[in-house]
Amino acid sequence: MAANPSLTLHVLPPSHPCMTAEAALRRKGLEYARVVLTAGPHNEEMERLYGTGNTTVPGLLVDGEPVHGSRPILERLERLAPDPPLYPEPIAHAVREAERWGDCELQDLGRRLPWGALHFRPEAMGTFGGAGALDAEGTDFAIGYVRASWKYHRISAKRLAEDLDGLPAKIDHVDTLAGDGVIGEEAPTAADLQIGATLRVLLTVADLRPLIEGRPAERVARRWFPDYAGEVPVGAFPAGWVPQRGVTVGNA
Ligand SMILES: N[C@@H](CCC(=O)N[C@@H](CS)C(=O)NCC(=O)O)C(=O)O
Repeated sequence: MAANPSLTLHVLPPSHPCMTAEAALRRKGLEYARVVLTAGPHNEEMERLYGTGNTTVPGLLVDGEPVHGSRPILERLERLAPDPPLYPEPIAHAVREAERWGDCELQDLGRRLPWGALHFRPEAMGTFGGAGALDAEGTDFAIGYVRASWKYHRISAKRLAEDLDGLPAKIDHVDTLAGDGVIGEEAPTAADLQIGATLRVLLTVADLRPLIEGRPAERVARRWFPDYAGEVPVGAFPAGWVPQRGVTVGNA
């Protein structure tokens, strides 16, 4: 086998697609340098390294060649180190489709639902850095920060309520993928790593846990991503906004 190329991963620590990329690197047993960027200036730095418009993390430099975004990174790693496979035959096609779904349909909920919940419990923002709840002064800072995040991620109360309404169907889809053996097996697929990372972030929001716990969604999340700091206490979302488990009609 050819010598390992030099690998440099650019991340922001709490980012779930970055967790996906790192889990894939670990799974492949590849050594890599991890560069933690500073939120804010990271946009400019990412564009400089990965090209115009590529402002988000993660990015991976493979012998200096830029690979931007969690899915292209996993594809590239698969070519670089085919074993163990993240897109195993004969289910490679289904894995790619599930991975695409995880990126395009689920991933944003890992941003909008925690930031959405933090609006109602801003003191809990400190827990995402591994500390306890913020004091009053810290909470003042968090209120401004959460407001900016709502703006950045285009969160509104209406959108939040719609996201919550749509969540049970998404968790059902995760069950289906597990039932089909596309995720949740002994060896992780690219879809496990893409979908599991988002679900792991959602588990930090106590209001959402009843929808996820005891199901393949929770198993996949905790198996591949055992550690992730953050806890938004139960009762953050307004009463009636979180659909109840087993009730398929939403609250709209
Ligand atoms: N779908 C892309 C999304 C990447 C993405 O949006 N990353 C977020 C972190 S979770 C980010 O860089 N946010 C900061 C920003 O938008 O500037 C992927 O999976 O790589």
